[in-house]
Amino acid sequence: KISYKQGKQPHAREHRLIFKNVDREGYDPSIECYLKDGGYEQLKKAMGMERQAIIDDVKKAGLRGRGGAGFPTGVKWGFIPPTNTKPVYLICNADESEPGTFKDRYIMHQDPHQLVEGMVISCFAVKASLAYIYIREEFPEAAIILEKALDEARAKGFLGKNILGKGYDLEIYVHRGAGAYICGEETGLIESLEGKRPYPRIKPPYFPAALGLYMCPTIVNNVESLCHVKHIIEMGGEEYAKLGTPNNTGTRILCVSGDVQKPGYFEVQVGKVTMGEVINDLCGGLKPGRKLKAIIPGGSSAKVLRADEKFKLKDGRELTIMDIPMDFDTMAACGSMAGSGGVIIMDDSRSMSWVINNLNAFYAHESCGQCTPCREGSLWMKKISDRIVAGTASPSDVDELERVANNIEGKTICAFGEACSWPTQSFVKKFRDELKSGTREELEGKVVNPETVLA
Ligand code: L3W
Ligand code: SF4
Repeated sequence: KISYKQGKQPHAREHRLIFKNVDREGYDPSIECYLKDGGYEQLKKAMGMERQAIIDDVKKAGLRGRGGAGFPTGVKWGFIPPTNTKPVYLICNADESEPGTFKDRYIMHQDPHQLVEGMVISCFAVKASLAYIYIREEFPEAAIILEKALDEARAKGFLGKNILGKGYDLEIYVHRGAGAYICGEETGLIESLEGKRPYPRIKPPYFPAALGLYMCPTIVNNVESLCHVKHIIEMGGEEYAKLGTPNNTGTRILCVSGDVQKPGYFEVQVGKVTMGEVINDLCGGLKPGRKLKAIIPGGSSAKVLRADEKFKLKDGRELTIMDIPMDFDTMAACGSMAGSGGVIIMDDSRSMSWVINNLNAFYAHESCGQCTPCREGSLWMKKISDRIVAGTASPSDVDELERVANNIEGKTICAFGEACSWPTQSFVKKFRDELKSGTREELEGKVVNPETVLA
């Protein structure tokens, strides 16, 4: 039995499209509730449109993928070869595993039909007649809720044979993963769905949109991205693009965790709130008496930003960390990424040695092991940072940590190589003195027992 807080009011700075029904008083995940609220009307509208017009609208809307890479969704759809004669598949990536990210599960728990409607419209647009929701094993309740939503949609004629009497057939299946982060990487996911070990495929040259599931064109989109499609149909691409900022359009859900008074999820217009507003307005500020130390702005794979950094951008802007607008392009220009929207705030009570050790442990555990730099390097980094945390490392270990990370980045099959090396590189670069201050020589005379450091 799922229970969640209903009646929690969104913050005044929020602009809710996707999360409109999340925590809404009296709203439940049933199709009756969804239909009362105008549910499946956009599917009816979309099925009266030309397929290409839907794709064009998604392009005009400027929707960028909400799973991490921020790749334009309409452009991805357009990569299906025009001469294709094979079946086309659509996969909803519901393997939400990026540390710090917790938005998709609220959509699936509280408003599953929004996802189903978004998927049916998207499948219609790209001519898919079979789709999967690949959901992480750790979301068993969401899988049950989605199954029920699919049954309800089927019973009402929004899914299955001859949808809305328009001669279009589509089936959607929920497929549960078995608990591996790498299954969120689209080609690892596809391998897993095919029943194999989830070893990511090399890309380029072949991207899933051309050769994906069973070597057929396959569109893989994140849960939140697919939900946006419904709102683009409702508003029209051009109107949707007025939300947010140029090239960073629409809304997105930020998941804020860590050392703030009120962590949580907030749907905002992309680029319309700054990091300072996220911390001070949306989250009620830092904890009493604490100072900001560092922020990971877009899920744990993003590079860390130091509280006292100044960012000089090519367009002439000079920003402090608090001035950074929460959009894809500015975050990239500041040397990190907006990623999956997971913002992790760390105050001056946090040990950076502990943080990097925690991240290293995660990536060492989750590496699929297919390529040597990642398999060996991620574990090597964990072992070094274990020593730093325990106070048994030598100062050269900190440089070694950076060297190992540099030998992973750019040398692996999938982006996991960057995901595990970027945090390490950035923590060493920005907190080198602190990491070194926890090493054996530095601690000599200060501590007798390494466990004192851990405490
Ligand atoms: C056809 C081309 N398709 C690119 C497609 C590609 C993919 C999308 C983005 O994700 C991010 C990382 C972390 N022809 C194409 C093309 N595509 N060029 O566009 O591709 P890409 O390669 O930029 O990124 P990616 O490998 O798909 C890397 C994030 O993923 N991550 C963790 C994510 C976690 C979650 C979560 O918990 N919700 O998503 C880990 O690395 O941010 O930036 O579809 O096929 N020429
Ligand atoms: Fe596997 Fe890591 Fe290589 Fe990706 S980079 S294929 S996770 S070993």
